[in-house]
Amino acid sequence: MTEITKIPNSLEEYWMPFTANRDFKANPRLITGAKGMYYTTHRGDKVLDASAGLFCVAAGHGRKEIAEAVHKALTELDYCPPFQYAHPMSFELSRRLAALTPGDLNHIFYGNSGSEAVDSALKIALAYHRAKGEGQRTRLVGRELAYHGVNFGGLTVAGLVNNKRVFGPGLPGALHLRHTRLPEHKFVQGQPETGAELADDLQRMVDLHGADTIAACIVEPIAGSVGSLVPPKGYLQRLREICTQHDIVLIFDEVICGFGRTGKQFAADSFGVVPDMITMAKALTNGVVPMGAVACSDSIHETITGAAPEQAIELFHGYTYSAHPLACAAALAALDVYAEDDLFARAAALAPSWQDAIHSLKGRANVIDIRDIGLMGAVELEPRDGAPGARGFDVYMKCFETGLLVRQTGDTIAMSPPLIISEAQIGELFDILGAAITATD
Ligand code: PXG
Ligand code: PLP
Repeated sequence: MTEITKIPNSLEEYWMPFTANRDFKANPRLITGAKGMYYTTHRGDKVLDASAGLFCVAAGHGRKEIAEAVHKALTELDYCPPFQYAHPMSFELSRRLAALTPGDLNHIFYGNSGSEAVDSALKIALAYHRAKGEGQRTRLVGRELAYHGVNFGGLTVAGLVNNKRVFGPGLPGALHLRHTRLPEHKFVQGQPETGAELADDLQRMVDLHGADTIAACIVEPIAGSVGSLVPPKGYLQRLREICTQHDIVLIFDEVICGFGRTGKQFAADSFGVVPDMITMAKALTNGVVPMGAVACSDSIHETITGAAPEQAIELFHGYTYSAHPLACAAALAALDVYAEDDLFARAAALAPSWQDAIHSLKGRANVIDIRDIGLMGAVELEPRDGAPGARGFDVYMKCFETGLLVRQTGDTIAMSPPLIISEAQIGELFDILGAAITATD
């Protein structure tokens, strides 16, 4: 067996994703262990996890219950082909997710990541319209500043220029709503009061292109990657109205904000708006085994399945690892942990302390905006002249050196800790971040 030591022999061959590879390899930050709220580095330092890994480790690291469930699945059924076969856990997990999701989102399709969940949802929306005789509805509507993963469908509807510009035009006919980051929203706590009318961009697209060309509209209820962009009050409701009026499939991409981050099961619950599909991933398994999923409404599911002849495949889509037994085991155990520890309610209870703590950074040098909702939040820094992202990177590095792992995108520091964080750890987090901001010019 290959022995993996804590210090690798070479850093060259691993091409790291979304990473400044040359810089990293000159100054590596290796993580060698994790438990609860903390990582351990190869130098033996403890680092507080302010971003739940990449927003996936909702119940904290090293949960024994999940490890045991995965181990049991591994020894009983390591793999089961998901095309024309299934194993019991895939049905049980789907039943549990159908109960957890709002409204009639009762049918669950699986992939292995958020990116695959998003591309699956977009394809299901196209298949839905085709099944009811409206195959000409092919336009997909996304939004500026959105992140919907990195596959071609998600990239097409996404709105972050660096992720898009070198990869060509993507799928034809895509449209983008304007983002909702208005100047008057700076330092607003929770949901902004103004900006709901930005949802009328969708109505303008209907007026310009015809509703009968538009298949779906996908939005993150809270834009996560760009740093907790919280929807204006009434905005998601307005999108819902327009979609219902014109039979446009409304997809909420809850890959980050699902599973308790807003204090409820899904952001859809927190904002009281039921979409036609929800994409999820990340905390679905507490980040332990890769898995993504789409929850679809009864009507979408029934329309597609009903349009196919008996004994015929209804949807020509799926992955080798759809509903993988290890992922199902991890997800079932994660859902048990969330319920037993009442973690979504815990997030809701901690949200006021989180809000006070993050907004206490207002007034620090170079802080130009602070946003929060539930246990999510972001601190935006003024970019240095001619060097966007440099100040954000310096703050991020200083945080890591002083024991805090945050997410940096450009000059924004994004955070959303495991939902097990304590009040004391919220204090520790913002003490370290505040000091790093103050120490960075
Ligand atoms: N949709 C949304 C809303 C996401 O946030 C994806 C889809 C894609 O998921 P996968 O599992 O394919 O990565 C995401 C993922 C960050 C960061 O730091 C955000 C994501 C992933 C990695 C880093 O903002 N979001
Ligand atoms: N490429 C080839 C050649 C394949 O045979 C397959 C699956 O059979 C894939 C890609 C897709 O892989 P996955 O189902 O893991 O997404």
